[in-house]
Amino acid sequence: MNATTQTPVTQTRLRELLKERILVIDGAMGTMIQRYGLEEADFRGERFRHHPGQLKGNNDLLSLTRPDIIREIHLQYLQAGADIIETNTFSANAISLADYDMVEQAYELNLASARIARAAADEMTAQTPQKPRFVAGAIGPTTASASLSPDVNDPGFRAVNFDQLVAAYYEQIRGLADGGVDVLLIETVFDTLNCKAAIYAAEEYAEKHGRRLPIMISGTITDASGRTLSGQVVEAFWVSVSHAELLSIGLNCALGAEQLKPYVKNLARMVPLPVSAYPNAGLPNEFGQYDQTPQEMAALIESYLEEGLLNMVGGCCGTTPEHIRALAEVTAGRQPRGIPTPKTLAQLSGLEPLVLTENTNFVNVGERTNVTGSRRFARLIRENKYEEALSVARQQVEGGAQIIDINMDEGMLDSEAAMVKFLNLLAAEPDISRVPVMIDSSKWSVLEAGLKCLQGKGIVNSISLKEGEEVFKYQARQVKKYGASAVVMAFDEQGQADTYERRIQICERAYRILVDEVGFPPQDIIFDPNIFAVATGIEAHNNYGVDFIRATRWIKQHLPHARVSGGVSNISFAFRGNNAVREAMHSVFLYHAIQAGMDMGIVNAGMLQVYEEIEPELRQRVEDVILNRRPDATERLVEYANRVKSKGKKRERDLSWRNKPVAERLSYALVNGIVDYIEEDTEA
Ligand code: THG
Repeated sequence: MNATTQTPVTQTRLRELLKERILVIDGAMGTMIQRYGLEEADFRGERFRHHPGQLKGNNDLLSLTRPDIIREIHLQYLQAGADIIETNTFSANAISLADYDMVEQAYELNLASARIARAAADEMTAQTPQKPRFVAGAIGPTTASASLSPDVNDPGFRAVNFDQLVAAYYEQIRGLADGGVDVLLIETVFDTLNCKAAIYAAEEYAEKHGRRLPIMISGTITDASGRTLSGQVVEAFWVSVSHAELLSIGLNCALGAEQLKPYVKNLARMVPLPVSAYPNAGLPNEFGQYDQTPQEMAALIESYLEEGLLNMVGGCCGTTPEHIRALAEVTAGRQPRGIPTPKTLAQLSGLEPLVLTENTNFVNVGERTNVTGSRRFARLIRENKYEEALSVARQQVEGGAQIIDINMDEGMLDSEAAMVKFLNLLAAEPDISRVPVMIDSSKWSVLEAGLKCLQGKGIVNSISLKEGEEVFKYQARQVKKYGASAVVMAFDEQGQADTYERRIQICERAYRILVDEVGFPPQDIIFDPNIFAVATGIEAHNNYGVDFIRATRWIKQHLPHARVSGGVSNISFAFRGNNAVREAMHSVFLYHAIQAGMDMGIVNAGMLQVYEEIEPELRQRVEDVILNRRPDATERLVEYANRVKSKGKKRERDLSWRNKPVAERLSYALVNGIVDYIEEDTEA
């Protein structure tokens, strides 16, 4: 039978079955292989007799050297009642196989494993056509992490990058697809960036071959922190992979059914997809063995089912066909979890989720980590003082930024390298990387380099019709493949929109292209209808604020689910050096723009004033400018500005800890990760 013609039928069947009942996934391959007590020679077979190094433990190799054993294990799981079996390919990727000097065999191993599983599943289906069996191509996390440094002394170092992962996963997926798997199962995800690379590779495969395999994803929570190894909570993990068209999402490994349950519950609550769980047979004992019995495990799973948490269930480390049989029995006749209807929410993530609902307050995007927007940050990056540059990001988050904008566009910099380095260092700072990242650049190459470093769902700032529709569509497709939202500037082939009409005309055109032609999710579109400086002395600029606000209102009324953002500090460029006036302008502008529907803005999070608390005369003069209420508005604000110039106040961070004794200062700096005074204090 030809895999190409067969696949779509089984896929449809699989989706139908998921509505009818809880599907059973098989158990551990490793536990079963161990039972055979194989020796080095068994792993090698004739073909790899002279292969360098040790091969014992390379379980995936057995698909070539002992296919009889792999087939037997599959059949045992199928006979125990598994609906879905996993191919013996957990480590069959170029990165993991490098340990065995077997990179060359990656495709072949996947092909062989998929064929063995396919044949076993088809054999069982032929016997019991009323219970069709499916094959999931197992795609493990690899032995390297794209978000974590293996070197504690070099947190920005990475043993593998996104492109290498994509290449390795692509080869694996090609082998699995050619071998006839029904779905891809990206499993035991401990680093979401690795997982995003696998999703990207699957998408590339689908584009190139015109054949899309459904994707199941299963993450791993490593301990009671409830986080993945790379630091994400379950909800952030889901948001980060939600751009993929998934068949299911769930959790496996690391924990037993008892410990895993609260996290499965979190997923089940928010995910509009089938949910799976295949835990270990409890926690390992002191010898690293699993001794939870099939009955014990089944009883725990039964409590999941009573709460309606699952659509698929199976076993991971330590589970055997007896466990799977017990799970099949306990799920029989049970109702599968009802799938929540999908909501069109704008969702972002760092280590934690940021979900924007209709009721979410205005979102602050920290502007200071921008080499063109902050002299200090620019100097730190130029002088290679990344530690201190990170503290700028930390200050933003401490000051209330819910997203941080990062911009490395400066002529003297290798912007791509600076972006990558900064993002990789940022990933090692959980108090900063808990928030989503907005990658800000006018160069696509920098945006793309940044996207390859984000395990969360970030924002690309920005894309536009500036270079025409083809470039725009290409970039939007890429953004979608990397799993990000996009700021779309009101900019087209003719230039930046500077009137109300041009603003809304460009945004509407961009929206239609994105939604109708690219299939870009409308909730992932963030329009920026251009905030320009007002009160510049040039009359043509006087209505810029009003036009932005009107355009915002129009966009929110006419372009469903799209959001509006802008660079707020731009509005006050004419008053550089006068922070009192600038602050008031930002607050007044936001006061009106937010009422018109502005959802988020790039701001100096520590430099925003409460509208009601602005000195009344200043507020009135600023309002005259922002709303273009009188012809002499600029003059009057300039006059006021000159009067208050010297009194300009700037809100600082709380520095009271600097008055404490040196030992306490050092410990405060250590605990809070503030590097600015380290030298001074250590010397003292
Ligand atoms: N839209 C989008 N992205 C943007 C902008 C926008 N990114 C960049 C910019 N505009 C928003 N960010 C800033 C950052 C800083 C300032 C203004 C906008 C700023 N900086 C001080 C100045 O220039 O006077 C510098 C202060 C210092 O050196 O410390 O005002 O519109 N999508």
